[in-house]
Amino acid sequence: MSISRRTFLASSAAAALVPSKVVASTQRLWAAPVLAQILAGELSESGPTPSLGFNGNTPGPLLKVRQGEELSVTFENRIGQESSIHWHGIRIANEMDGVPGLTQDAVPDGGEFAYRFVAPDAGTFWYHSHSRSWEQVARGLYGPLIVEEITPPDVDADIIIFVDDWRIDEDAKFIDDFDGMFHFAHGGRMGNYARVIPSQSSVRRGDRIRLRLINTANARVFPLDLSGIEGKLVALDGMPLEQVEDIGTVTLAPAQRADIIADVLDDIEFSFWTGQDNYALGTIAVEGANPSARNATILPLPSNGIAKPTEEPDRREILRMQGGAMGGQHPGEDIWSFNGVSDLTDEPWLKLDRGTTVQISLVNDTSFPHGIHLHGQHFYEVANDGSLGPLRDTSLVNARESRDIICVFDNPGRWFLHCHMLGHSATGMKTWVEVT
Ligand SMILES: [Cu+2]
Repeated sequence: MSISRRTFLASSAAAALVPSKVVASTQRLWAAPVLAQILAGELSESGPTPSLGFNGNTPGPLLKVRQGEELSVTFENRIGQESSIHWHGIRIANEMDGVPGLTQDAVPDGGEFAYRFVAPDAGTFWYHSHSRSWEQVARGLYGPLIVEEITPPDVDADIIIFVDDWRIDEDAKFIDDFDGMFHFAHGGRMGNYARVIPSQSSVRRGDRIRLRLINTANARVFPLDLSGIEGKLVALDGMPLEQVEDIGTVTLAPAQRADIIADVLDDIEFSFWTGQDNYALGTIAVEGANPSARNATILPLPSNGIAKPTEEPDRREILRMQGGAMGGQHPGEDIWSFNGVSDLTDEPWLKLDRGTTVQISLVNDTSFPHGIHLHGQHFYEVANDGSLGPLRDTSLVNARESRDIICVFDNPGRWFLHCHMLGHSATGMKTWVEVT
């Protein structure tokens, strides 16, 4: 099966939803095998896909707290191999970050780990496995983590939309090539079937809605097009934009998020350009009309107050992505490397005093795009004219291109820094920084 006109047509039909029942802030989150109806429409006749999930479902339950509140989750691992949970994008206490070997020991099968942390920033985040993530996330171990503003924007519906792809055979089983060298050395393990998983299947014409888009794919960059709405892009990677922007095509690398506030004009259709074809990812249908539609201007969300860097950074560094197929010569011992070094070393790439501002040139010397994710703090992307772009926790750098980011490293701890094309991280494209 490949991404084709057939799946293009089939994927428009109704499909499974993100569970919308809120799990209280003190909860158990248990990971175990589940059967998930991933294929939709006429393809759903192939049946459910044996997957991994949290609390009996993939995606896992909605975890929701108010900004500044504490989340307390006891993770129980029943998947048959070791695991852990990373709380993606949260400026978290280091020991709760979920990275085996760096911030905690992996949780063995049958074991537990108590995660307990304050969520300092309002926005759209997500949680996912951080052990054999290129397989465990692909098999379904992820879910939504929403941190509500103290005063949330006035909307009729707040809708989470996962965008994902899966590599599935004709019998709806996962193709078991998670460790395939071809995938590792190229763009990553791309699915042959893609769709959105929304938290609700219908809206009313005239509703003002908030859409929280989350790319949970292992490797695929989605250039998303949305029709049927009129509104603004208001946040990226959980962080509000200083000025709202026109929506256009929303390009999301793996792990990236985008928040949109918009008014519903018609059925909301999601699609992306594959390079050859426009692939339909699904629809949120219009049912009925909202008799009291809003017409107030869409305003920026309140800032999370992330530290702004000083005019001149304390340090300038280069992080060079190297390796992979098609011309990626490098001295690293694995497929990929940063600055010629593959995988984690005993010593961090950078040792920083807390509060140090570092401008990092992300230089992509490879033939593939990479989405570089820093744990524990957000950074600004730097525009070509030197001005500060959006705050992000994951930055997409296309093949043979580069981008500067600037970060005030003010969260103490041992922080993972890696490609979020998860097979690339598995085969060398990872390092860490230490903030003391
Ligand atoms: Cu990569």
